Amino acid sequence: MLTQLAAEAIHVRDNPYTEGFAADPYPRHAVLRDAGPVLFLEALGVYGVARHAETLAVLNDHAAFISGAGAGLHNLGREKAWRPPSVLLEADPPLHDETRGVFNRVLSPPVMRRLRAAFEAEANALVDELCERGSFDGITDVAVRYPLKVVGDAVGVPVEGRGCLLPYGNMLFNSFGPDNAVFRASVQQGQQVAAEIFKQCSRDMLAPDSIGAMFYAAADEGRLQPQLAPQLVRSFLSAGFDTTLSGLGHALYAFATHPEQWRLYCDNAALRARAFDEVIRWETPAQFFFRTTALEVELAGVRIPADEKVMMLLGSANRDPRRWDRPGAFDITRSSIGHVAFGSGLHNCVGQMLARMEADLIFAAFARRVEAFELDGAPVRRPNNTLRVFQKLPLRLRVM
Ligand code: OVV
Repeated sequence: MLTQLAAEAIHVRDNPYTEGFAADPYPRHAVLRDAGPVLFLEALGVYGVARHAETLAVLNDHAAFISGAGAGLHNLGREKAWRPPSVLLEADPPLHDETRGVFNRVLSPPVMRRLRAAFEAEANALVDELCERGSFDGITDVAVRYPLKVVGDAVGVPVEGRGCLLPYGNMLFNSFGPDNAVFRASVQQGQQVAAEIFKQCSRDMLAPDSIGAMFYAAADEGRLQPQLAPQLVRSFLSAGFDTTLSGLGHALYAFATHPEQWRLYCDNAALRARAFDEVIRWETPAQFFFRTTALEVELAGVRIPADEKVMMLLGSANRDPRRWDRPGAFDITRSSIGHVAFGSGLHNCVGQMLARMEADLIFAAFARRVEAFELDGAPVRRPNNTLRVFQKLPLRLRVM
């Protein structure tokens, strides 16, 4: 029931999907946060939240702010999706509870512990190789190569099938935004790989003891409708690479540009567990996700009609000065708990323990041997409608 006094959203003209916005989003975020708690983005025809409190409120009310009409800009209730919608990300209860329950088991702590030794050996071998080389590209040689190897092995995808994962991810994350030039360029590369990715999800493609095979086992045991097994493998392959790639790239960038933070990381084992969370608070991989109002709602005293898209500016919420002291400072000694880079509530990132484990193992390996990271040229960003991500990050190591 709405009060008579409900206010209207503040109309703004900013379009977050422009080159100018992406080039330096942080001053723009401040303007949007200061404009009001609930915005209407005229350029996109959607509502929006840029402050931490309202972003959290939207994330934590999955009944009012649903996912079944898509997690991107497009309303899948009205528009046809370019791919069969995800039965995890783009689903509500009860379907979501069935798929999430299976995912929770597939990524549970005992399974993580089983994977850890292989992930650690790979991290140590990679870092040893990079220390020999002295200079390398942080994206190609770490942020892409490491997840592709360890997560590819864990899911059980054949090595030959992995080439399609990055172009697919790039297209997928672009597709959560508008049909602009950035999206269309990625579709040209991505269309062939969309078919390719579905092939990787079939039972006979996946290694027998893999976690990919666990989805099929869940179906065999009657915990999952059988036709959902390949779709959940697709979810894993959709969410498991580009996101971590972005996070690992920003971690390398953060430490290269804040050498005192790298010293703190090396000298204080107690700070390590939370460092990656500070990285993704500071530079949030998925900048935007959306919900759709299931009914007319009131948020921060503002009325939002039913069936409206609500854009969450996660990177802005993670730097909201209403929530964080010195939000623009990368500081691994702060408590980054409460950041929304992994979302919150029912749909919070189910792979977050996997992402943290990858980052922790890579940086623990670097901490054994590396005194400092130095930029060895200008970093180059990759344009993407959703991800904040580097294309190139030339680095040089000062090895102990
Ligand atoms: C990008 C993303 C995140 C989470 C889940 C999925 C995709 C999916 O396809 O299920």
